[in-house]
Amino acid sequence: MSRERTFVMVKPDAFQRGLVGEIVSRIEERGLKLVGMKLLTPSREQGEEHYAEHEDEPFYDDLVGFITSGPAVPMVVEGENAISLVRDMIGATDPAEAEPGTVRGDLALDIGRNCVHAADAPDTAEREISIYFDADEIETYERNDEGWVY
Ligand code: RTP
Ligand code: MG
Repeated sequence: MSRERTFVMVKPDAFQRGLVGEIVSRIEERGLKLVGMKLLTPSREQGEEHYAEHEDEPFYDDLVGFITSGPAVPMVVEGENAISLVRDMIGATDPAEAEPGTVRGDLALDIGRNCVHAADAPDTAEREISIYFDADEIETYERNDEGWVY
């Protein structure tokens, strides 16, 4: 077990559908610690950088167009094994293959509009956080999360 910081974003489709609270609730209720959060429409530059790993894919232009299409909610989330934990909570990329109980398995139908993004490794988490947050926009605060209350 290791304490990690991950990057999560409610995508524009979920924002439009009024699912911000639902998705943030799942993260809070799991016991993860929210340390950064914003409401913004990603710029073209942010969208391109966010999905730079996919720039050679045929869906890249649509992906960047979608992620920059309207308000989204980027977040920084901390907790034990937070990176893989949140990936498990959001489910498979294609909602048709996502397990019930996951965000995508419960709330999404379309691979291009799958409600939520989460970083998939420590290096991508740090990189993605820096696209959307300055260091002083991430909170440090005490919580009894070394114990059992969460
Ligand atoms: P994300 O980065 O958004 O958290 O999604 P992911 O890791 O589960 O999937 P990834 O492979 O990183 O793909 C990024 C997003 O691109 C769209 N996509 N479309 N049409 C396609 O075959 C296809 N494949 C991927 C999805 O919206 C996916 O979330
Ligand atoms: Mg990805």
